[in-house]
Amino acid sequence: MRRSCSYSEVESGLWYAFVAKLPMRNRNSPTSTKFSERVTGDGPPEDALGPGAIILRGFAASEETELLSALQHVAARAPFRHMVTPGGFRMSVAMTNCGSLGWVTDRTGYRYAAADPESGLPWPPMPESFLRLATGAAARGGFNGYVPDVCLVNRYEPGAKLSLHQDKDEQDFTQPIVSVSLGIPAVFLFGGLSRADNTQRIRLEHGDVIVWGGPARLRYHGILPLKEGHHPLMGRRRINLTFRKAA
Ligand SMILES: O=C(O)CCC(=O)C(=O)O
Ligand SMILES: [Mn+2]
Repeated sequence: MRRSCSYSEVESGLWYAFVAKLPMRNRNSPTSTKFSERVTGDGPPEDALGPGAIILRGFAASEETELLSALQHVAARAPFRHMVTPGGFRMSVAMTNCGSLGWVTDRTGYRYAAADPESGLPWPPMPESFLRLATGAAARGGFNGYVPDVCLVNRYEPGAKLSLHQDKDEQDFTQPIVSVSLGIPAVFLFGGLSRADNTQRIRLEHGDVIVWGGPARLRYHGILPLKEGHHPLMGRRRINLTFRKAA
């Protein structure tokens, strides 16, 4: 059990203290629009990802203040940590979870756990704002009534990456994945159902949401090493909220 204040706790405290000092009008990015699509970056338009997958450009941007404040509470209870893969590699992405289950990895494998292995306590509950966002985005992707039980929170700093993988530790593949990007941009690799399939490269910016399910549910995906950048709210960070229905 870890009791001392970790680097990431100190870091996230500074970050949120900074956000809290911003006047409300400066907290939204200049390009944010309320739950509408915004075509940004070099990525394809909404319909270009293939059956079962959709990009909602800027969908989360107008909710950024609420999302970041909720995230602060989550990270205070379940601090970000770098987990270890079954092969013994420390992940470059720092992670935490909220919801009734959380995704974890260690030398014994990948799994969902009801308690945070660092503290032995249940993961923090899923904030209302998270749930609303995930359910709304899923509905826009054609998945009505989506109720995720996990939000895996990924924190990237420049250089961090996520190798090509499938999300396949869940019980029910009829339920989609909803993935929200906040902070500095990233390049999302979106492949096929086999690891060797070609990958599309999609630039994801602050507020962009991707939903994939149905025939796309098991498509390989990953994140290229993050380039240096600076976001007015988040500094040199990217946060990804990955919503899943695991049980
Ligand atoms: O950071 C991202 O955009 C993707 C995260 C992801 O694929 C995962 O956590 O499984
Ligand atoms: Mn994934």
